[in-house]
Amino acid sequence: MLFFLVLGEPVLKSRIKYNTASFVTSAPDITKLPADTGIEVAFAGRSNAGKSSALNALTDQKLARTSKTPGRTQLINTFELADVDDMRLIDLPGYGFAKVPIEMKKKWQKSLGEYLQKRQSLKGIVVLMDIRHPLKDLDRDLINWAVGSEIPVLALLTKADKLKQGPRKSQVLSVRRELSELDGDITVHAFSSLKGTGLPEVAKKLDEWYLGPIVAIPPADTE
Ligand SMILES: Nc1nc2c(ncn2[C@@H]2O[C@H](COP(=O)(O)OP(=O)(O)OP(=O)(O)O)[C@@H](O)[C@H]2O)c(=O)[nH]1
Ligand SMILES: [Mg+2]
Repeated sequence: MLFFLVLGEPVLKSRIKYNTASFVTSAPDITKLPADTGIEVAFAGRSNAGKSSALNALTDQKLARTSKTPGRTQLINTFELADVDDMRLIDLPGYGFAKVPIEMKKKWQKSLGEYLQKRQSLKGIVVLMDIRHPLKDLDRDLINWAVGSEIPVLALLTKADKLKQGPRKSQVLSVRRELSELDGDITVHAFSSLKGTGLPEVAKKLDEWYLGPIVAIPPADTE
């Protein structure tokens, strides 16, 4: 693992250059997505949870459209990483937004469900939840589904800048405690696109999903 010591704090350097990501396509359903090969990591969560903002923070670009109005991302947006082969980031439409015409809602939820169930290249899900209102029913459904499908989850408690340090820590601990009961591959972190909180941890987890864990190499035998 690449560690750099800055003022005594270990700073993690990611193995993949996420700022090389570029837009590939916006798909209304999974048939319009790029070929289902390689590795995909999808950003999912309730409408307005901060999915697109998190993708933009990770890639250090204005790639995904963000909005104050929930329901901005209505298509499956695909971005590819340039410095690794056949690896993509996916911005999924948000769920749980009430004020959407029922026909539209049905269409999105169908494409979201199909994506989650059928996409072979999906290797990890980032589930984004507002730190002030985590683990709503649909979040739990998604996380339970991922655990049942043996897909690892990175749960990000977004907009962490909205809480002071004390309540922020206790929210992280309580979500961690609750999700640990599911017995899945689940990691929980506080996150803020605004302040960059949790970004190194996200990059580290995605590196692991795309490239595999770092295997410690034993020192060479000098004899
Ligand atoms: N304070 C604060 N606001 C944030 C943060 N991340 C996102 N927001 C705001 O939350 C709103 C929604 O952000 P988006 O990134 O568009 O959310 P989304 O999950 O992609 O929403 P949909 O595409 O509608 O599902 C915007 O007004 C953002 O500016 C954050 O870290 N801190
Ligand atoms: Mg969005």
